[in-house]
Amino acid sequence: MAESEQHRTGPDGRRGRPLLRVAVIGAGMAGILAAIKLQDRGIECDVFEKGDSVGGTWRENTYPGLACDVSAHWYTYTFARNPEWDSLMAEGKDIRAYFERVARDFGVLERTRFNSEVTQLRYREGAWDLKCADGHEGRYDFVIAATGVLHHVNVPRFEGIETFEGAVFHSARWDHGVALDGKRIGVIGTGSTAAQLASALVPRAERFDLFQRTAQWVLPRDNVPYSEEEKARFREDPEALEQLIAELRAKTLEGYATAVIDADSPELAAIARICHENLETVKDPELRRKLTPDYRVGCKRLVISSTFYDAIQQPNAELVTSPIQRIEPEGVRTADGVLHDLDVLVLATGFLVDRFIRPTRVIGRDGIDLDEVWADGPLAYLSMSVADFPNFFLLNGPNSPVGNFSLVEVAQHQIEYIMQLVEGICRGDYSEVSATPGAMRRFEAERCEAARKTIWVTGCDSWYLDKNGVPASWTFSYDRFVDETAAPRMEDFEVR
Ligand code: N01
Repeated sequence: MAESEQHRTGPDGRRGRPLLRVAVIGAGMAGILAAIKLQDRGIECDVFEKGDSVGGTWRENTYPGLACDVSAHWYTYTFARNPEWDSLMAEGKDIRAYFERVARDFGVLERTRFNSEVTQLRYREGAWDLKCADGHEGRYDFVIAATGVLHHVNVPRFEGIETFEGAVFHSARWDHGVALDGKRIGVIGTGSTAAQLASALVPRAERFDLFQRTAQWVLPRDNVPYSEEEKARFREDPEALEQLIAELRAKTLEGYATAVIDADSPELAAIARICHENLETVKDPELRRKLTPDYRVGCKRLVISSTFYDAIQQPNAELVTSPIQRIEPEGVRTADGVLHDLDVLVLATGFLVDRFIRPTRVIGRDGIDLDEVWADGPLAYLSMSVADFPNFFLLNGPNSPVGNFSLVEVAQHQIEYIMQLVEGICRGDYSEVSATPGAMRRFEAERCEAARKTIWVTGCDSWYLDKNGVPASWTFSYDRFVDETAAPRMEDFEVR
């Protein structure tokens, strides 16, 4: 029998619809996860990846000093623990190798079409027509968008940037052909990326200039190495590893996750104290003044680093706070008239975080364009489902939890939730499922109401805020996220 004619039979003996075919867009952390979970349930899937390898953000970011400031053991799939992490927080290259290994071991590579950028998805007569830039076309019952958040680079238009005679690139487009040792290196930005870059490059550069528009709060955290004995114990005793992960998780969730959603919480006050004390370790009062933010701890995503302040205090490092006026052939001219001569200029200027699956054109039921639905900002019920876009779900989508915790765990909760809706289709309970417009509106209204108590709205600008100044993030407790994603409330879904 041809695959397309095969039928599933539900547990109650009812005959379901033909075997599902699912398209997963993106082969980063979330796409690999989706493919594995679909395979586990015997569901066919094709993974579309516009790059030439898996790994998503860990493939694209290769800058010196790249690491994950979330504990490595927590930043792993529950079904593929990794006793071999060398330290509390892993380096980017090791994380990339981990995702590559999982994708290989779980057969995801065979299902992935590389160099295949999906340009259009159109819902027509109960299924999604998919088109790729390379001309490939397919038809799928279900689509999972796993396209990431920090993906589209933000390249500000600095006047004269095209005249710069040195090398210039965004931190997520690192040019490894450019020499760094003994060079005059400038970095624009002071986010998590710039802090990691400073720590890695100050020791290598002749001179290092950090162009700061806004100071950042820095939470120190030592990257404790794991000994060979500890690794052997984790290998031999998975329970011990799970115990460690539970502790790492609880520490972050009980502290940070509670802190950010309640600006008046004692948890936030405790974190703020540590950041203030950390700042006091900067010896030169003038430098300390320049490094002092004018907003509250936690308003922007915390920079987690035990090395940044040390790096920026080195004699060859300079914190430049005069605004950038323009870029000239020799370097960066600041408003105080100083020309900062440079060989290499790195734009650690962050990402356009409201894109999600776009620029892929997604046309839902009755010709509705996702771009129009999201004209005022991206929305999705529980961050996963959009009304009138049946059988289309997002992982780490709009307003999903983001911050200093494990997006791997977030995606795992979401995929288990989505799989329950997929199983409804497999059982033949329905053939189309998407959030109702009412559920989407209610969720968004509650989310915006909860946002008013968060630290993110206490007077700073950050990538957490949308163009209307509302945090584009999960503004409830993390416990609520876990509860809400445990099982779908079917009354919030329109099924046909
Ligand atoms: O980007 P950012 P990032 N002129 O948006 C400045 C994750 N991450 O790549 O604050 C001058 O935080 C901008 O200034 P301001 C993590 O989630 C994780 O560092 O807007 N400056 C800011 O200083 C993180 O939050 C890890 O005034 C300009 C900087 O550029 C997210 O990625 C490691 C400018 C951008 O900071 C993004 O971090 C690294 C302009 N025109 C990153 N435009 C982990 O370890 C922008 N800036 C997990």
